[in-house]
Amino acid sequence: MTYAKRIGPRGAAGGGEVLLEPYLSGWRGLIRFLQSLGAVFSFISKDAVAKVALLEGHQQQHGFVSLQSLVQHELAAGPAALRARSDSGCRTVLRLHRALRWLQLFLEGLRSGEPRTSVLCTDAYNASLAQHHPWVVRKAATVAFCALPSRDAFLEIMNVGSQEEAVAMLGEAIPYIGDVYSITQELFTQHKLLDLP
Ligand code: 1PW
Repeated sequence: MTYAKRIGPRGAAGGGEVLLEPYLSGWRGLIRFLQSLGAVFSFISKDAVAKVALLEGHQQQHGFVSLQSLVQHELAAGPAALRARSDSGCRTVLRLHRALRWLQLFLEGLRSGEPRTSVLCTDAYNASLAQHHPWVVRKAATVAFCALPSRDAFLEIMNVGSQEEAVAMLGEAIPYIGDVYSITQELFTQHKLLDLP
């Protein structure tokens, strides 16, 4: 849950850059957290692990500093070449970007006080990622959500102190996640990349 804190000062929304290093280390933290929730979530974390690893590879190979520089670099080969690649950084970021919306909605629900985390998580999923997933993935995801710990236990394993402190931390973190989401959404809209196969 160190995601938002490491993303840098707020206020960058609208034209700001999303730095790749904090973006990826945020994802690594989130993955560790998912893995700590147990084996039911391993199929969810596995895909995220593969996507983060692919992006690390691109980052190291080309020295990208930000999501913007990655997009610029890949677009330089032309939109058709980009669409034809199944290992592009852009399509991979797009998958994580959609998942980030899910996370944002879920954490907002958690903060709001609804005690049924599985309901929260399913609602957040249906409002975001689900529309991009085939039936079999939707089914498996919905089954996994039933294994989520209760709200109290969830706030506890976030490991940031008392429940009140955990909720306060969510209040601070959610706007950062929102910033990253909207900057990425704008970037991908601008370059017509929101439907990369
Ligand atoms: C407690 C809430 C935590 C939210 C963490 C978000 C993790 C996101 C991973 C969701 C993965 C679900 C199963 C994988 C599906 C892939 O097929 C799918 N990947 C994503 C991220 O949506 C599409 O990737 P693909 O097959 O086009 O490479």
